[in-house]
Amino acid sequence: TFVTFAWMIATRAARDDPRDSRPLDVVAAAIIVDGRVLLAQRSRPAELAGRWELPGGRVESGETHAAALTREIREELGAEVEPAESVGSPVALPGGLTLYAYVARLRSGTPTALEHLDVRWFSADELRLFDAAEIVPADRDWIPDLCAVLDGT
Ligand code: 523
Repeated sequence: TFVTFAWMIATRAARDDPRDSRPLDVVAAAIIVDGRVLLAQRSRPAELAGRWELPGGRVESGETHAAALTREIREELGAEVEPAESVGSPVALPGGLTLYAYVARLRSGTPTALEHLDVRWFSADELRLFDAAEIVPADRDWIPDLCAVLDGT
């Protein structure tokens, strides 16, 4: 109990804004169509701008991961997705956040860079050849997992 309590204090203290009471979960979508996965090029913050990620964002209070993923993809890419199985292992982010990835099936719309600099579809071979330095650090560990999912589609 003490350990749990101390952990809660520590992770809360690690938040950028102590008044921010949102959950510490971030969700990201692996949208896969015709054997290729969509990566989106971040526009912010400066240290991540220009790097490629699985699109997504912070889970809001009271929201499930699936609901957050659906909302973020609607807001950021103007497309409707249905979240499915998880991809890879969760990744610890700075500030006490944890990042989770899920396969997301495209239901309607064409993913468009509404908030990103660009979006691009990658085959497993293209992903394997892609310069890891161009990928958001937290998302790099997922490349083998994504390739495995793509190889199985
Ligand atoms: N990541 C990350 N990879 C990844 C996503 C979707 C997010 O490393 N695929 C990180 C980047 C930020 C944090 O997770 O440090 C929150 O993601 P962000 O900024 O996309 O989520 P927002 O827009 O919901 O966050 P706020 O600006 O705080 O509302």
